[in-house]
Amino acid sequence: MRGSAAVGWLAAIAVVGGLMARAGAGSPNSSPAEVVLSVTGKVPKPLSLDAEGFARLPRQTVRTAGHDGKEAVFEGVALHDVLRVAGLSLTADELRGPALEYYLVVEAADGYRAVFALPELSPAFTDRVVLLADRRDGKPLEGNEGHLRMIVPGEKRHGRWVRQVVRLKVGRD
Ligand SMILES: Nc1nc2c(c(=O)[nH]1)N[C@H]1C(S)=C(S)[C@@H](COP(=O)(O)O)O[C@H]1N2
Ligand SMILES: [Mo]
Repeated sequence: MRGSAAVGWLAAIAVVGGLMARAGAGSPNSSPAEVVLSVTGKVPKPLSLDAEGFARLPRQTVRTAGHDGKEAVFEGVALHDVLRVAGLSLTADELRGPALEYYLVVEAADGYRAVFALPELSPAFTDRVVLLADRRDGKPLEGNEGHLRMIVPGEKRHGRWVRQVVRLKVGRD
């Protein structure tokens, strides 16, 4: 009885420790870390990430021209890598048949939204890397771009370069 109670406490401490580590709560004085991105909707593992959690995802760079016409190097996380952490795999094996009915809504803090079909984000379908960027030319994004913005290379217009991204929602009709 005593033994199992002790094990229970250890498990509880481990869980709380894990949660605090994930929230980035280092000292008793620090407030809970701010969620910068949530992934919701029809994904196996909905998730919320703070800036630290986002920074731990695999990173890539994309060189392309922004709306101002200037080439820049954008750094961040490929959309398919974010979705994989939420349990949604866009590999050739997974993204076939009924999986092709799903879409992604990228939502911004100002209410702006844009839709992507999953094959647009899948390395199995396209070499174009759609990025959720947090840096341009080595510096954090600034001004009205928010913490995260969409980088969608190769489009003639920049309407889907959503600024201030706060939520990715996977849906299906
Ligand atoms: N959150 C948010 N993102 C947005 C918009 C918006 O109104 N809100 N406008 C879009 C449009 S229509 C364009 S052309 C580009 C402009 O990008 P820029 O801010 O780098 O010039 O942002 C896109 N992203
Ligand atoms: Mo636009």
